[in-house]
Amino acid sequence: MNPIHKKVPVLIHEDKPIVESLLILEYIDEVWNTTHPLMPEDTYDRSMARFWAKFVDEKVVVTAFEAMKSEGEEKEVAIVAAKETLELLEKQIEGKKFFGGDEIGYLDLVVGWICLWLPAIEQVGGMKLLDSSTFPSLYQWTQCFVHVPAIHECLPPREKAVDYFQTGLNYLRSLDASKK
Ligand SMILES: N[C@@H](CCC(=O)N[C@@H](CS)C(=O)NCC(=O)O)C(=O)O
Repeated sequence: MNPIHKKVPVLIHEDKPIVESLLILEYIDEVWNTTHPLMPEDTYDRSMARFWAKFVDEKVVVTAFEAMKSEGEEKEVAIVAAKETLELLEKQIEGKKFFGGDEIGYLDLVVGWICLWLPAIEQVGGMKLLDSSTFPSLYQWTQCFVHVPAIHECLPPREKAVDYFQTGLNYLRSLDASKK
C-alpha cells in the first residue's frame, strides 16, 4: 500500500491508499468535513500550521532521536540541539491552551507524539529534554492534550513505547558493533 517508502501509517479509503501522516490528517479534514475542522480557517494560519508541522517532523523528531542514540560529547551537543527546537515550539504555544486555539487541531495532533514518545525517548536515552521548569507552556500543553478524552482513550501504554525505542536503539548499537 506504500510501495515508495514502505512505511506506516497508510490510510485506506475507498480502496485507495493515502500515505504520510501529515497528508493523512489533511485528507481526513477535507473528506470528513465536520463541524470541528482540524485545519485553521484562515489561509495564513493554515500555512503557518503546515510550516510548524514540517518543523516538528524534520527538526524536533530528528534532534530528539539523535540525542537518544548518541553518546559522550556528541550526546551533549545533540541534547542542546534538541532543546533548541523545543524552545521554538515553546514560543508557539505560550499564552494558548492548544496550538489550534481553544480546541485541539491539526498542529496539536502533529506535536502529540511528545506526550508519549518523548518520555520514552528520554528514558531510553537516559536524558531529560522536556522539563516543566524550562518549557512551562509546552509542558502545560502536554497535560491538557493527554486529558482530552479522544486522546486519552487511544494513548498506548508507555511501556510499549519504551520497548519500541529500546529495541530500535539496541539494533542500531548492534549494527555499529558489527562495523567495528
Ligand atoms: N514521514 C512518514 C514517516 C513514517 C515512518 O517513519 N513510519 C515508520 C513507523 S513510525 C515505519 O513504517 N517504519 C518501518 C520501516 O522503516 O521499515 C510519516 O509521517 O508518515
